[in-house]
Amino acid sequence: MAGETLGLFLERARTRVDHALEAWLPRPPRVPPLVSEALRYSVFAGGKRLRPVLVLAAADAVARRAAPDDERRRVEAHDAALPTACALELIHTYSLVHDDLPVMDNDTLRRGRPTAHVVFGDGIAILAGDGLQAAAFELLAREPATADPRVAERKLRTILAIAQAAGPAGMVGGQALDLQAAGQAKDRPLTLDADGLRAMHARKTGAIIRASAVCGGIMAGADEPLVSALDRYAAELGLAFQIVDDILDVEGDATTLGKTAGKDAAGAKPTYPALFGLEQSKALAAECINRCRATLDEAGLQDGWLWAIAEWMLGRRS
Ligand code: GRG
Repeated sequence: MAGETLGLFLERARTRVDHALEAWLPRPPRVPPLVSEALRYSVFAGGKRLRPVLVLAAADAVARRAAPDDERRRVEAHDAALPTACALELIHTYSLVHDDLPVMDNDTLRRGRPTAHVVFGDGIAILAGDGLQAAAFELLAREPATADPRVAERKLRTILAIAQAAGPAGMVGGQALDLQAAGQAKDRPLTLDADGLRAMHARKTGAIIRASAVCGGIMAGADEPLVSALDRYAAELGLAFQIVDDILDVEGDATTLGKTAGKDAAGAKPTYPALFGLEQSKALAAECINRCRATLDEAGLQDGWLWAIAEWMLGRRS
């Protein structure tokens, strides 16, 4: 790792992901021009690419653990995991496009730009989200295109894990609980206590973050104990991510965040700062990150970028 820094790893990972997304997103004449434009508008809007970075870092860590000095093995692991990294970013982007709709969170600013429905109208924004999700699963099924049965088996496992994470038991279920808690589910209000809030976030944002680390590991050939360690690491990371997100909603400003700040309080949403106060929320996030460290140490996954990503997550400003 001599000479490498997290900054360099993030920059390279993001560049690779952006090039691959450009190549793999469907374009005219296969899809209508407006659909292609709407997909690209949301995907190339300058997101942090956290989920793809996590996929690639997990694959990288698994390769390093298996053969610390084998650069070639790391490159192969990155190549194998790249479609998964892109697919998870497509699913994440779809969730943001739908979340911003007037019938959900009703936001007009995302990633520093007007939201998709502001630019294209609600109907096209809904279809762009649907299209992104379907394109993600098409990509997962198709790439890496090889006849190797081991790769085919890994692809199948990632499709299952990502479908579960994105679906009713994961992100969709979490979003529904969030709508209920915000009083937006017709005649079905829900009050969340601290456990309920944690469970809601575990589904809404945590499931996709866990799937990112898990699927990166799977595509790099991790065995079950290693996949399980990646899952535990990412569960803590996902919770820390959400707590920090709630803190930023209070402390951040729209220019740095690229989205509207202060929305949670304005919408009377249950949040960590609302339940625990700012200082205790910060302490809770730090505890999650400590548990990330312990999990990586126990599993022998210290080498690579997973730990640095956890530290970065705790200090993020956007
Ligand atoms: C519509 C089914 C459906 C689900 C939406 C993820 C989600 C569920 C809603 C997002 C609402 C939100 C703002 C949650 C806070 C945490 C979060 C996911 C922030 C956005 O993710 P980042 O910070 O965004 O990784 P970028 O733009 O950097 O990719």
